[in-house]
Order: sequence, then C-alpha cells, then structure tokens
Amino acid sequence: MKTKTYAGIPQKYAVLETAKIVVIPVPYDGTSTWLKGADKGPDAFLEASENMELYDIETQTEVYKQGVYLAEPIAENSSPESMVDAVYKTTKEYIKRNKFVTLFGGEHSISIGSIRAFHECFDNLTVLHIDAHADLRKEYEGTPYNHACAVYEASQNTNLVQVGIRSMDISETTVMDEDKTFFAHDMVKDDYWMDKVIDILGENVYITFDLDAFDPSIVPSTGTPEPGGLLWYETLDFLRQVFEEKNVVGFDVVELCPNENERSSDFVAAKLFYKMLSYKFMGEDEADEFESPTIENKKKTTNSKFNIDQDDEF
Ligand SMILES: [Mn+2]
Repeated sequence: MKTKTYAGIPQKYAVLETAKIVVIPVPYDGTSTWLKGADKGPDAFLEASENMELYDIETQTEVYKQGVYLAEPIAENSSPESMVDAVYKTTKEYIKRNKFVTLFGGEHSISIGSIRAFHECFDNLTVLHIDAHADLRKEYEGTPYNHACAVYEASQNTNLVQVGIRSMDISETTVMDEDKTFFAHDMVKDDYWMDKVIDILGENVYITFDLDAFDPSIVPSTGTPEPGGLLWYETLDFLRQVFEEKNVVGFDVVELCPNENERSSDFVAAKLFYKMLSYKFMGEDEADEFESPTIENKKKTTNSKFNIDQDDEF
C-alpha cells in the first residue's frame, strides 16, 4: 500500500487526475552482471527526493506544483521479457492519458519497455541515450532483455543518439552508428559537442539517462561504474538546452545501485530527476495547476498521437 507522495509533496499536488507528471518506479534487477542492488534504486531515490528543496533556483520554479503522481511500482519480475512487457503497457497507459511520463529504475533493461511505448505513441522519435556503455548487444546471457541490450531495439526503429559512451564490446561496432555517437574521450576535447548532439536530434525526444554516464567521482553507487564521465554542470547545461530546443516527451533515469555508506549518489539522482522536470515545465504557467488540463493544453505538453481524454479507461 502506498503511503507517500513523490518528494513528500502535499497530497493535493499528487492526484492522478490533475497531475501533469507521472513517475513510475521500476525496482528491477534481474539481469545485472556485476554489482547487484539496482532494485533498491527507486526507494533510495524517493527517500533522497523527500529531503530535497523543491524550489529550483536556476529556473525560479516549483515544478511539483504542476502535479506529480507517484504510480505503483512495477513489480513484475518473473522473467526479463514479462518485466519489459509490463513497463511497456504501464508507460503506454499513462501516455494515453496525456501525462508527462517518467520512470526511475531499476537496471537499464526497463528502458526497452518504455522506449517501445514512446516509439509507438510519438512520431519520428529520437532516443537520446546518455550512458557510459553502448548497450547495443542484440542478446546477452540468453535474452534480448538484458541491461546490455537496453537500446538495441531503439537502434533499429528510432533515431538513436548516444552520448558519453566509453565502454563497449567489439561486436557492438557493427550496430553502432558512429555519426550519432559521442564518445567521452572526444567530448572532453570538443567545445561544441552539445551543439553537435542537438543538431541531430529530431523534434520528439525521449531521454534515457543511465547514471553511470556521470563520472564515478560524483555517482559511485551504480552497477558498472566507468572512469572519465560527465560532470554535474556540463550535464545540466546540456540537458537544459535539449529541453529548451526540443519537445522532450518523457524520460527515464536508471542504474542507481544504493550503498548505505555512500548516500550522495542517491541525492545526485534525485536532484537530476527534479532538474529535468524543472527544465521541462519552466515555461509553463502554474495558474492552471488545479484545473483539469484541457485537451489543448495536454497536446501542448506532450504532442502525443492521442488527443482524446481517456480518463474513463481507469
Ligand atoms: Mn551503463
């Protein structure tokens, strides 16, 4: 039974009917290969979120007043395939209600399900994949739903753009599109990498953010840390530009692997997530916060293919 709201926000901002934003926790860790514990990620993220200031200095907003509904965690874990299917179905249900849908993992395989739903619901989807790892294996350890395969499907049917990559298997070079891949060792020497990424994004962008994209000096608590990653302010600078210039339709943050002796990673994850919400809604008026959003407003928020009010489905 759910007793808390996202970030401890007042109940009146946490009601599904009026919330513009939905957060879906997916505490899944079925296929991780090194450090286990990503299934504890959503709880650590939610706990850190409750201890975070909710006024964002940079955008001068309190984005939680747009309404944030904390969905029931997706608990399906009988197989990687059934988990992906459950994530796909739940994500699609909330997109069809014209919510701004976000997910918190869990390991990266959860994104296979959410990307599948967004690909189905939005035209010409770009998947902006921010990660240390290429995650382009077609299959790994007997399943295409392993975390090492997180964006293989996206590479086949969306405009996949990869940022921060610094670890991959030679077999993945045959799948990777180097024109749409930004390696960490190049980014560190290129003052224009952000512009170059934004140039090849389409209008509708889904962001899948693996926390191991960050340098381990700021996020050590992740399943497969890699040296040489992104730092805090360059990441925010980049994300803000993406949100300002493109229609970001949803996002996920994955691979927090909490360590009780190192809690700052939980706070980085919580703050990153809230920053992304703040950037998404920084241009939106809070005046209509308690009104049931009109269809017109919903379309402006998400531009999904669905424009009828489907509240009666629930
Ligand atoms: Mn990764």
